[in-house]
Order: sequence, then structure tokens, then C-alpha cells
Amino acid sequence: MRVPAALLCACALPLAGGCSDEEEPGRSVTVRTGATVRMGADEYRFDPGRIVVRAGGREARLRIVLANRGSLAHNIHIREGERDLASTRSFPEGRRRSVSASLRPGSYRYVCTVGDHEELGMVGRLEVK
Ligand SMILES: [Cu+2]
Repeated sequence: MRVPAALLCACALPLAGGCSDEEEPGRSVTVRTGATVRMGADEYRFDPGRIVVRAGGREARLRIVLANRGSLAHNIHIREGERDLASTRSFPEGRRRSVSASLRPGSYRYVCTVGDHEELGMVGRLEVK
């Protein structure tokens, strides 16, 4: 399994600039099907905030390991429209949980469903190509 640590670190320092702008907040990573994406959650965002899975037009397998680096409980729900495809329960600071999904080519979102966290910015985009 390929763990794209180098990719994930490429834009890890927002203060360094160059990787983010107002219209596309947060980092974007591109991975292949079967990859594990290491993601962080804090108040109130996911990092990375966008994932592109290159699957050659076929169904993709993706695993996300979410580390709660904040001070509140968070979770992650992968959604197609309003439908939950995969999720974790809410879990506390300092912990991590993983979620796996099989996804057809298309556009998805991931959100945190705790309180109003989604409205506050805990939403990301996931594209399978
Ligand atoms: Cu949250």
C-alpha cells in the first residue's frame, strides 16, 4: 500500500504560502486507488480539505485515517449528496479512527456532523476519477 507521506507534507505549512488561496482553502492531495490518506481534524477544518483519487474511471478503494488534533470531538462522514457512504463515530482529541470506502467515479463530500462543525468549515471535497 502506498502511503503518500511526501505528498501530504508538501503543503503542511500554510504560513509558507503558495499552496492555498481564498477560493480553495486547505490542502489538496492526489492519490491512487487503494491509498491511505492521513488526515487531521481540528476546529474547524479537515486537512487535507480536498482529495482526488485517480482510479482510471473504475471503482476506487480509499482509506482515511483521521487524527483528531483539536480540542473537541470530531468525526468524518463520506457522503454522496445527502447519503452517508461511510463514517466514523465521534471521537475525542488525541485519538484517531479510520474509515474505508469503495467509491465509483464521481464527486463526494466529507463532513463532520458534530454540532455546527460543517457550517464552521469542516467540509471537504473528494473526487474519484
Ligand atoms: Cu467536528
